[in-house]
Order: sequence, then C-alpha cells, then structure tokens
Amino acid sequence: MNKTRHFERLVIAAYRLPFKFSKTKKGLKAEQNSGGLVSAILALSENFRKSNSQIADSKIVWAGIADDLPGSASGAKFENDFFDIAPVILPEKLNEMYYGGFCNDLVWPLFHYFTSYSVFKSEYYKAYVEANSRFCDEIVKIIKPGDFIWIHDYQLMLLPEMIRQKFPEATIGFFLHIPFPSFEIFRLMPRNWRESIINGLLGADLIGFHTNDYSQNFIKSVKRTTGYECHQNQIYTPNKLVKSDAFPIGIDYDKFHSACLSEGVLVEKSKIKAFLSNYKLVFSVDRLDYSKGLLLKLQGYETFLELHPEWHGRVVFNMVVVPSRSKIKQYKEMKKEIEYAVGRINGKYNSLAWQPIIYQYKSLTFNELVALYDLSDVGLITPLRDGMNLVAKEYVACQVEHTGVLILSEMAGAAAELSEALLINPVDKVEIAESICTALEMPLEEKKSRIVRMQSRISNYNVFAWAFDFFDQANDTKIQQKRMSVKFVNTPISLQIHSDYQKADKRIIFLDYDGTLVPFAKYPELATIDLSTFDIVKELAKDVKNTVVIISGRGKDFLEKQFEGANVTLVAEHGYFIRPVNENWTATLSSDPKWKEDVLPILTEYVNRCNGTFLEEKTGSIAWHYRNTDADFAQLWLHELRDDLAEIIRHKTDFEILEGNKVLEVKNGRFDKGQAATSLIKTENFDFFLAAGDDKTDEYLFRAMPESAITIKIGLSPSLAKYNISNSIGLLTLLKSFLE
Ligand code: GDG
Repeated sequence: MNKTRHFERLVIAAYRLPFKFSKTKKGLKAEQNSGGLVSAILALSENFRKSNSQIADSKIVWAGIADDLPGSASGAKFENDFFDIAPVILPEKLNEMYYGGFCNDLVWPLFHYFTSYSVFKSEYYKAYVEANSRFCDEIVKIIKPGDFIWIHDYQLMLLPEMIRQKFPEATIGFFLHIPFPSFEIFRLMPRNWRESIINGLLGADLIGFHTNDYSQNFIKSVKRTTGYECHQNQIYTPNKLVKSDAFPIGIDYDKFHSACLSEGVLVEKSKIKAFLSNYKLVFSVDRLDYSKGLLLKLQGYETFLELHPEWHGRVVFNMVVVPSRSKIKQYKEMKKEIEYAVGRINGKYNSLAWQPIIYQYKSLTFNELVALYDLSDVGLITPLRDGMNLVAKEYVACQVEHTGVLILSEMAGAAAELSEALLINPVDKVEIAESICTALEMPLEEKKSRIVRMQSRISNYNVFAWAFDFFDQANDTKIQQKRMSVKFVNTPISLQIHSDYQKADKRIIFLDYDGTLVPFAKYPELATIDLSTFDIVKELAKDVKNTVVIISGRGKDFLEKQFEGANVTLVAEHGYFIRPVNENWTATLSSDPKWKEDVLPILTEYVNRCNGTFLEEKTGSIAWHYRNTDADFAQLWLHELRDDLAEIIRHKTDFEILEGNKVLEVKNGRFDKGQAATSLIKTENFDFFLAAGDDKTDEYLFRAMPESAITIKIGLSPSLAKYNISNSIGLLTLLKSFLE
C-alpha cells in the first residue's frame, strides 16, 4: 500500500483539535478528544511512524478550534510526538453564530434532509465566512511547499478557495463527512451562500465524499451553480481540473478486532455476562441527534415486542445514547422524548425478572464499547440519514466469533458497503421489528457467511487504505493538472509567442467571437464587445503586417456592427459568409432556403417543450440555444432532438448538425470555419499564424492551421489546440502584449 512519497508533511484542518486542554500545575495538559475523525487521524499518525508512508514527515500538523484553551495561550504551539497543533481562537460570540448557527442550525439539518429544522440567518453566514477566514489566517502562517493540506468537513467549506487565493500552487484535499444532498435540497440555500460554498470547495484539488451518490450530487450542484464543464468525476474550472470522488471512510479494523481478546475488554465482558448472560442482546450506540432516528428505533423495538411475544423475557435492548450538543433546546427535548418512550415501553413490558430496555445516557470507554459490540447478538443501527456511520463497521469488526447480525438503515452511507446486513427503512417500524426477529432466529451458518463477507471488505479498505487512497488520488490529480498545464500559456510560452510575433513580417490572426473575445451573455444580442477589447482588436488590425480575422458563428449584420471602424476580415455563420477588409460580403455557396421549412417546425417544437430555450435564425443555419435552461434537462432533450433531426437530414448529404457552447445548430452546406480559414491562409504568404477559439466549432479552425501555427483553446476541455488559456481575459492580455 505504501508507495513513493508524494508529500512532505500532512496538515489537517478540522473544526476541533484532537485534544482537550486543562490547566495543571505543570502547565497545560492535553487529553485526546473522542470521535471518528480524531480516531482515524490518530491511527494514521501511528501508521506514519511505523511505515515508509507517502508522507515524509511523520508528525502531523493539526489546525482547529481549542475552545477550552485559556485566552492568554492564543497563538501558542503545542507539540507531542504525533502532532504539532495550530490552535485557532474564535471569540465566543462568533463561534456561537458560526458553529452553533450556520454549521449546526443550517448545514447539518439541511445536508441531512431535515429541511424544516434549517435556520437561514444572514448573520450566521457572515460568521461562517469570518470563521473560515480566521482558519485561513492560521494555516497560511504554517504551510510550507510540499505540504498536503487536508481540510475536513462541513464547518470549513470555504477554506480550500481561501487558501488557494494565497497559495495558488498548494495541494489541497477536502473531505466531507456528512452527506452532500441532492440539488433540490442544496438549492434551498440563498444563491450567494451556495455559490460561495461550491466555489469554496472547488479551491481544493480533490474533494472526497463517503459515497458515489454524494459525489454525484455535488457534481450536479456544481453544474447547476457554475455551469462548469464536468466529465464523469472531473470538473473543469477556469483555473484547474478538480476531482470529486467517493472514499468510504474505514475504521482501524485490527484495533477493534484484536481488542476483543484484550485483557481490558475481557473484564468488561465478564461484567456484562454476570447480569445478562441469560438474554439475547440487541445493542445500539449513537450520539444524541435527530439524524440518528432514535425514537423510531425505540418504536421499532416496541413493535417487535408487540408482534413477537415469544421473545418476552428472552431479549434485552442495550441502548446507549452519547451526550451531544446538550445545550441546544431541540436536543434537550429529544432527550426527554427518548427517555419518555423508554419509560413507557419498559413500564408496559417490565416484570420482576425482566427489563426489555437498558438505557444509558453517557459515553462508554473503549473497552466497554468493544465488549458490548462483541457480546451483542444484534447491532441495531437505524439512522434517518448518516454520512457513513462508523458504529456499523465497528460492530462488524468485533464479531470475532461471527455470531452477530447487523441491522442497518439503508439511509446510512455504510449501507453501500455493508450489503450483507439486514437493510431496513428506518421509518418502517414493522420492518425493524421483523428484522430483529429474523436476526435473532438466523442460523449460525448464515450469520457467519454474512459477517465474514463484510469483515473481508472492511478489513481491506480500512482507515489507512482510505487515507492512502485519498493521498494517491490527490497526487494523481496534481499530475493530471500538470499535464494539462503544460499546454497552458504560461510566462515562458507567452514570451516565446511574443518573440515569434515580433520576428514575423506577414501575420494572420484568427479570433473567434463568443467565449473567446467576449464572454457569454444570457441572450446572444447582449454579448456585445466592450471598448477596451475593441481597441485591442482595432490596434492589432492597424498594423500593416497583420491580417486580423474575426471568425464566428454569428450573422453578418451583428459582426459588422461590433467591428465597425476596425480593419478586420469578418467570417460570419461559421464560414458561410466572408468579408475581407474593404470588400463586400460573399457567400461561399448558394443555398436554397427551402430546407428551413423541414427543420424549423422541429426546432420550434423543442423551444415549446424546453422552457428557456430559443431559436436564432441565420441565412445558412438555425441555432437552438439552451444556455438559459437547466443543463441536465436540456441534455435529455438534446438526445431526442438529435434523433429527430437525423430522421430529416438522413438523405440530405449537405446538411450538418453543429454543436457549440450550449447551442445546437443545423446548417446546410459543407462549410465550416476550417474551410474559410484555409481559403484566407492561401491569399498571402504568411509567416505567423495564430488561432483562438473556445468551442467545438473552433476545432475545425485548429485543424486547418499549419503545423507552425499557435492555436489556443479558451477554457480547459480537451482540444486539438496546442495551448490553453483559462478565459477571454488571458487571451486579451496576450493580444495586448503584441501592441507593446
Ligand atoms: C460523522 C458523520 C461519519 C460513539 N460513542 C462512543 C464512541 N463513539 C465513537 C464510535 C465511532 C464514532 O464515535 C461515531 O462515528 P459515527 O460515524 O457513527 O457518527 P458521527 O459522530 O456522527 O460522525 C458520520 C463520521 O463522521 C466519519 O466520517 O461516519 O456519518 O455523521 O467511531 O466508536 N466511542 C467511545 N465511547 C462512546 O460512547 N469510546
């Protein structure tokens, strides 16, 4: 698993530090915090020491909040053998609005689909931005080249981009521990909040989720929010490629599995057996949270007792609820309701010899927890939503004798990997009840075969495999970015282009219009050229050594209007019309407009079907624009439209469907930008060729250029062009440099 070293040092940024601090006579004492992330990273740090891992420095740096740190210690550094700690100090009020407010009153419920619990307050959002930027301030103080910055969870979704702004070359990974909801839920956030979250996350090189569903939800939200091009799990932002993928978090399997036979656990097991050896045991441990489905779980167990009286006196449900967010009113009420339900069920079924539920509201020690996992016949894990749920995996790891059965909610991320569990819908009381019965009565052989399969899976993809898989993919993403950026017009390349330009005596420069010289607008007529861009083109065209060609899919009137007063050659409608400097327009072929009678009704039908789309009719073509409609929705119609059009133009060899940036165009005649460019190139003996364009129709142009030409794709997607420039601004900077 451990291969070449990818990074020098691991820097973790997570909301909370892995330690609690307390003052002692000797100074500050640090004690480990509990929780899945802390255990995972602690296990990793031990692994780094033992093995030749991908990270050279075995000491991890951890930036996080230390709310128990005395104010005077602000900015201090704490070190132990495993960690250097960079404490982030937030004023209490800010933390309340940020963590209590935006994180736990909005993001947590919303991302767990509890929309009615979500509170949308602008002061919460302001605090979220402020707190993320304070994290950024601390981190930029400590990061060094070669660091891998790994940011964790929903409290820090703006941080990747904030760090990227200060360190454009940094390697940044982000991992979300909770679900990423469907766009329908995510879009409930005000537009600028959700845009900043998406852009914040896209500052990372790699974004990890527990499941493929969450990753796909995220990509869909990226598409809908930013319109960036996405291919499978790759997102092409204007600056770089970003990857989004599933990395189901694992546990330290061996630690749990081997603990079952440890001295400490054996002691705890004998204590439990002393009281409960006559009963079958059902067990659950959850943080007190509405996402965990605690009340419904109790109702499921109650239904089991109702439907299966034969189990009365023979089974005990050990329900442990771990205190969490206990200051919040909603949580206090939930605790009361749970305790009321436990009391009611016990009251109904208790006898002198038997109590059906043993309820504990507390934290367990590791040994107590493992002993309960090991001894319990049924693990009852029934969250309404859960990013992953480590408890389910830990329960499976502790089945050393293969005698337990896991009942697991299909709403937990873990369900994707633990398919041999009895999967239930957590709101279905009867299904929970029947699954408990099935689990209790399951033959040993079947239990064993289910557990063994799950154990094999989670022991292979354990917490180390999870982390190293993430590091590997982050490294691969960096390599892929570099490969792409080789094509980027960086400073040495632009100096070379500039020098070639200076040396040349007869230059021809082809410039596409939309997306190349001018950014896209909602409607084509709104995308007009601004004065500074016009001046650059006009000045370039003034140089007698230059032939500047504007080569576009636009109609001739529009282009004429935009470039009035500039000595440029105009190519309109993808090469259908050409107007050399000081000459009139000529059509490259004659066309009978009757063809439109066949095509127009079909395209009009799609305008009516697909809200927000519209037609642009030109002399030699008709374009269906779908920029202003939902991208996924339009994709669905596109398939159908292509089919319908293919039917019509099947027998017409001189018809073509052209696909540009959010536009599908039907044209008749074999003409394209490439043919137009070729005819212009032949007119003189040019010794410098430059062509810039942004969409598929420009690929004809690039293909027609001679080998020596400088071809530039605007944007990041794959292209025949030699170079890429992120956006129009970059191209204009290059063109402007020619004038200096
Ligand atoms: C978030 C996501 C995702 C619990 N009680 C005790 C105790 N624990 C330990 C368990 C487990 C961890 O805490 C809980 O992890 P979960 O995954 O179940 O849940 P969240 O805390 O909500 O975690 C979740 C996770 O992040 C990781 O990405 O799986 O979906 O919500 O390790 O063992 N440990 C001890 N005593 C307890 O009483 N010693």
